[in-house]
Amino acid sequence: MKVMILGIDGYLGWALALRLAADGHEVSGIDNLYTRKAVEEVGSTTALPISSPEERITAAKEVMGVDIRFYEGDITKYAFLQKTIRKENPEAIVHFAEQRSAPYSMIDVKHANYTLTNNLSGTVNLIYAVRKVDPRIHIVKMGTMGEFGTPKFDIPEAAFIDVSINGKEDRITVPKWGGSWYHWSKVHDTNNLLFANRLWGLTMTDIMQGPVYGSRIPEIKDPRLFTRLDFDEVWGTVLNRYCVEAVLGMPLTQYGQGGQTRAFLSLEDSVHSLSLLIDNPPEHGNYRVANQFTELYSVRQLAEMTKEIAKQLGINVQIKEFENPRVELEKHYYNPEIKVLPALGLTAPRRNIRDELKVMIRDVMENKERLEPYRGVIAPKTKWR
Ligand code: NAD
Ligand code: USQ
Repeated sequence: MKVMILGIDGYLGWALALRLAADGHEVSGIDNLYTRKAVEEVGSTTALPISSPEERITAAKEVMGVDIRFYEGDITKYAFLQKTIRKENPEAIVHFAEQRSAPYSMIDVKHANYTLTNNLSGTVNLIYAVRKVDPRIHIVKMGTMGEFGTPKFDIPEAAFIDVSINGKEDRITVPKWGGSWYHWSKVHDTNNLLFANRLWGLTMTDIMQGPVYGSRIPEIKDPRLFTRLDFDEVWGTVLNRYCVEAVLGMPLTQYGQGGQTRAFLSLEDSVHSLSLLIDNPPEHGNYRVANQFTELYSVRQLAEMTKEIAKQLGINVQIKEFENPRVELEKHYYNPEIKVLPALGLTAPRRNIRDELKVMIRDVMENKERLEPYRGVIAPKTKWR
C-alpha cells in the first residue's frame, strides 16, 4: 500500500516509516523539522543522537534496502500539502504533524496560539486536500487519550453516546476535557474530523493514544536509524524522562502524589497498532475511533519500576515528589474501553515493560557523557498557573 506520513521526522513518524517500509509498503512523508528546532529552543536535545532526514533515508536504504521519500515542508501551507499528496497519490495518510507537547503549549500566549493554530489548521488542510485529491484516502489521525481527561465514567471507544438530558433522549459527542492547550487542540481536531466525515463522507480513523515509551523497534539496527528520544521538562514524556534521570543519577521527577494514571504503550506496540489500523481500514465513508494503549500505570508505579530496573543495572536512584506544575487530579478513577485493536489482534503487549526499560536505560547509558550538560533542563519549570 502507498502510505504517506505527515510528521515523518518525529519520534513516532520515523519509527512507523521504518516499520511500514520493512513490511513492504511504499512510504513517503512530510515534515517541517519543527520539533528539532523547538527542542533546541528550550535548551535541550534528543537523548539518542539522530541523523538528518537525508542521512536517515540513505541509512534505511543501506541497512534495510528500502526507499523512503521525504518532503521538507509545512502542512499548514495548503498549496504545498495538496500538491505533495497529489504527487504521491497515497491510499492512507497518517497524520502526526502537530505540536505534541502539553508543557510547550502552556509556556505563554505565543506558544498556546502556535499550538492551536498549527494543529487545527494542519488538520483542516488535510481534510480539504483529501477531499480535493481523492476522497477515498484513509485519514489515520493521531489524537490522544488525553482528549478524554480523567472522568468518573468508563471512557467509551466511540464518537457518540446516547444520553437523556432533562428527560429527552439524543446522541451527543463523548464528553471530553483536555488538560492543556495541546490536549484541547486534539479535541477540536476531533470535532473538525467528525464534521468533515458528516459533510463529505471521508474515511477516517481517529486514534486516541496514551503516552508512548521506549527507544527501539527491531528495525533500528544501526545508530543512524535511531528515532528521537526527548527527556527535558517540556518535551520528555514521563517514562522516557525517568530513564534519563536514572542514568544521570538524578531523582525521578514524580509530580505530586503520583496517582495520575495514564494508558501507556511501548514504541513497538504503537507502530504495530498503527500498522494494524492502516492494513484494516474502516468501511469507506466511516469515522472510526480507536483507543490505543496496552497497560494502565500510575506515574508512581512507573517510578518504582524504573528504580527497580536501574538497580538491576547497578544504578541507585531516588524517587522525589516534586510540586506538581500541572493542574490535574493526582488520584482518580480511570477505565478506558479498548476493543478495536484487540479485535485486530493486539491482545497483549508485544514487549514487557521491564525489558523495554532495561533496553532504554542501556541505550541512554551509552550517551551519559553527552547528556551531562543538559541536567538543567530536567526539573519541572513550566507551570500551568
Ligand atoms: P514529534 O514532535 O516527535 O513528531 C511530530 C512531527 O511533526 C515532528 O517531526 C514535527 O517537526 C512535525 N510537525 C509539526 N508540525 C508540523 C507542520 N505544521 N508541518 C509539518 N510537520 C510538522 O511527536 P511524536 O511523539 O512523534 O508524536 C506524533 C503524534 O502522536 C503527535 O500528533 C502527538 O500529539 C501524538 N501522540 C504522541 C504520543 C507520545 O507519547 N509521543 C502519545 C499520544 C499521541
Ligand atoms: N509526569 C510526572 N513526571 C514527569 C513528567 C510527567 O509525574 O517528569 C506526569 C504528568 O504530570 C502527567 C503524566 O505524567 O500526569 C503524563 O505526562 P507526560 O508528560 O508523560 O504526557 P503528556 O503531557 O500527557 O503528553 C504525552 C505526549 C502527548 C500525548 C500524551 C498522551 O507528549 O503528545 O498526547 O502523552 S495522554 O497522556 O494520554 O494524553
